[in-house]
Amino acid sequence: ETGLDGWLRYAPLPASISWPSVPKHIVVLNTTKTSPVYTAGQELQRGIQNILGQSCHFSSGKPDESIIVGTLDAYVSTYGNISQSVDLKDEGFWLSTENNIVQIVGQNERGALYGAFEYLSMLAQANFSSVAYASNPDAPIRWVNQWDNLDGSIERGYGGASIFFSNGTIVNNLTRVAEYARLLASVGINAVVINNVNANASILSPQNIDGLGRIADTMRPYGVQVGLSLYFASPTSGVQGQANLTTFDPLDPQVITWWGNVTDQIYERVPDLAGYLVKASSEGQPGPITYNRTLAQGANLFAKALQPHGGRVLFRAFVYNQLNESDWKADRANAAVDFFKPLDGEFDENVVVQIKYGPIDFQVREPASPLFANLFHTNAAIELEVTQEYLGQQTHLVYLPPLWNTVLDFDMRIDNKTSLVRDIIAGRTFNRSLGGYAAVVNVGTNQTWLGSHLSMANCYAYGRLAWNPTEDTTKIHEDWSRLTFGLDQNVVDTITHMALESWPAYENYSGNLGIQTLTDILYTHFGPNPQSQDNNGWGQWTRADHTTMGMDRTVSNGTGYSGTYPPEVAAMYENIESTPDNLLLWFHHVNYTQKLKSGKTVIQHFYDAHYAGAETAQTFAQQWQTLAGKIDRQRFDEQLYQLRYQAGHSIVWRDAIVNFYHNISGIADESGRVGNHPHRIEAESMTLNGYIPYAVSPPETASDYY
Ligand code: BDP
Repeated sequence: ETGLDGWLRYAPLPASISWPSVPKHIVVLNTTKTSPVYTAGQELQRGIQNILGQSCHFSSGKPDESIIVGTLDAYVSTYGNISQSVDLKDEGFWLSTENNIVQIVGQNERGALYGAFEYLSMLAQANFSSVAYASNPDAPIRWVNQWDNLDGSIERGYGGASIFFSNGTIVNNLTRVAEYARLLASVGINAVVINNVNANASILSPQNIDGLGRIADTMRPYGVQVGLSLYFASPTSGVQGQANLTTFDPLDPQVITWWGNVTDQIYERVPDLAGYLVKASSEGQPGPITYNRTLAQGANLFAKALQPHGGRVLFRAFVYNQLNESDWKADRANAAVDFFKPLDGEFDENVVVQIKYGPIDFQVREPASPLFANLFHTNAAIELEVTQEYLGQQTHLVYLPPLWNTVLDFDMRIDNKTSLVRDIIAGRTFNRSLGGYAAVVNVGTNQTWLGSHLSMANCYAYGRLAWNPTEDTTKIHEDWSRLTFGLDQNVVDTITHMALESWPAYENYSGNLGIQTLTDILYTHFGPNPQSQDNNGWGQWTRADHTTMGMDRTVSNGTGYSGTYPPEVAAMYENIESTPDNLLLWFHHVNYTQKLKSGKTVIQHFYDAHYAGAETAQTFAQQWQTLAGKIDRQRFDEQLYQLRYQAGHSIVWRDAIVNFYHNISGIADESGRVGNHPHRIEAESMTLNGYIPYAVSPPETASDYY
């Protein structure tokens, strides 16, 4: 198997399993081919055929011994009320398998498709229990973002070229686009933003708008809407086929008209466009600040153009300054609250501020972004990253949901009351109409989608958590594993065990105690590079010197960041004693000899964690190898190759970081391991043909370095 089917393989159940009969008739209460209800019928037929080897026939009329799929309205007008009272919210579904009738009833068409996928997921896992329940999504925004460029490359994508674009335009063959929509719909994702947040104005040419229409037509049967990232200065970019202005000032009437016209053109071709995603006044991208306008004025420009069509603006909070490293009060982590808090209440109702989970940038551990606790009159969504930009770029196994949960489950204690991030983004805490989830996924044309079979668990789990953030992430992984690799309990347990060990291991050998990922900050974001963490213009600093490290983000002495949380949380982070060890260096600048709550010193923790993390990473390939013969050859071999790479690279990580801090601090490892390099073979001790010595940067990652 190549991995192309992801978790939707519909693999035949093993002959050793017996199961009760499943209805042989499928009643589809909408037969229009573009309808997700029609798609649901097709999936049910295909899935039952493949999983159970049973042919189902489409029929109409009698509900007995049938699988009925449709919207609640269609169900009621055909059969009268459902016998039980059903509480369906927007896009939810009712699933009942009682009395040899399967009812799959969606609040809308999309909901019906979600219900069909849920039923098929049960069958594929040999779960034939009798159920009757309603399931509703926790939040309306459940989007994925693709950072695809029009030339076909993908920013921070590790699974090949774009499935959407090539050579400046939309590809002709949209087969993979349909398959992507199917995977996304199966876990409740309702929209995809198809192009990079570092956007290109030429996406708005008439030819590309038509291409966008083809993509939307391809995804519509799966209930997946399309969204677009916009380049803020598009009106002045000379977009082929559009007027060219001399300004992109969001308050200029010509600019307002320009965006209104372009938006109308897009909706003419794509009447159900989800909306726009905007990165503005950020990392060199133009934005409203160019004209001394506020970010809210920038966001509302698009909101007003979209409003008549029912579209939404996801406006990114990833706007930062405070990059003067010699100023110990400067802190990029403060930027989002500085920019957005004063604008609370100024965003239109169809704007959602999209906030990265932490205040810096997708690090291995960050505190929850305080912006979630500073917007009371503004819709908010969390931005997660399925693509493992700072987390091993799919060559390292890192199951991310436990990391995401540190933020989703975090209690901001607003007004000294329980205020979980997941409740804030769902709109419950402040009674907001919109909100939810976005994740940068960046699948590509690689048959594995993301570049690694095991990484697909993150994509699957993202959808499941966006639907229900209280679901147990271990159980989600077990489901994914069964659907992806079969029902053998040993396989499920082994892969899930590896997954649960993976994020803690990666944190151990990359960056500890909240110091950030200690990777190459300058561009690649891959591999160890602790010296790049200071002396950089990105505001990601560790402030490491010969005796101390960590960012002082306290109000009393530091950058004041801890004070951007509500009082109870602020007080916790203000003091070293109450700051959890795993965020100590995020909030405090301390001596290497500072004692942790564990009793270890900071530096000894660094040494121990790096050896422990790399040790765990050595076991992944071994654990995987115990599954030989239980997983098809191609996926087994491809994953084994990557896990072996990870085993080696975790050692590179370990030794580079340990050496760096050993050299800078001059403090010995209590266990005397530094320089011993367990599990490591130096290039110098091998016989290699065709290789020449090369000065590796940073030197800590080089062979025989110490
Ligand atoms: C950073 C990425 C960069 C993105 C940026 C963003 O390195 O490629 O453009 O985030 O989110 O993490 O806009």
